Amino acid sequence: MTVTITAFERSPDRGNGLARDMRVRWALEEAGQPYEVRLLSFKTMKEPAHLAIQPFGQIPTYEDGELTLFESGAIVLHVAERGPGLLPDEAKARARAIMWMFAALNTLEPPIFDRSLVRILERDKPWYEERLSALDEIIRKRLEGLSSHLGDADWLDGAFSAGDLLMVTVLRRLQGLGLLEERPNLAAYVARAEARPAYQRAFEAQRAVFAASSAG
Ligand code: GTB
Repeated sequence: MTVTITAFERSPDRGNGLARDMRVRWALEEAGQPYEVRLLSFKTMKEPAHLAIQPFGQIPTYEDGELTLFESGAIVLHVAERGPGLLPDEAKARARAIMWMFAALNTLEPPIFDRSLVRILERDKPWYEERLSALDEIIRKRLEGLSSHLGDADWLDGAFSAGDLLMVTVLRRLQGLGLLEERPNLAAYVARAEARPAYQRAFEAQRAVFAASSAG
């Protein structure tokens, strides 16, 4: 059965791999699972056909035969459970890898994503600078904890896992802002992950979509 995911027809990040289809593409590449992509405009995302599979009218989604999923974390977990390379076999190590998936999505991603939204939506508000500083402080604390845990290791818990995959997709949103660069071991961790062939294939695939949408 062919796996089909959804992604932006024209991503607002201009092919930078920051939209959440990137983590799903990357997981599928790591697992060696071929996939197809259905591209959606902002308009078609809110139409009944897509709302029937994603009640919030968002990307990404995942379809495989009779199974349809939304929520990028749930999709990555499903891919990781079905394919090789993203979750350890040993039960305790597997539980810890899943713990890091939740840490990425529940502890790191909220303030990092909020920061991006504030920069876009609240730039002209009187509270802008104060709100940005407050978020930066929270993010710095989270990065401090992550950096201490990682230390000199390559990955968060032994071998590369879906926990690293999600964590790196979240940390990438900070690249170039100074916050990640303040923690050299985290910047190196992201670079190490980005050097993985599966990451490169996923990145190029989503970049090609944006390039095609801009051509002509
Ligand atoms: N919790 C859901 C999940 O993890 O799957 C969140 C899904 C989500 O936020 N999807 C976004 C979406 O469909 C795209 S990824 N938005 C359209 C809408 O809500 O109408 C978020 C995103 C968008 C753009 C950038 N960017 O330009 O840098 C980065 C991330």
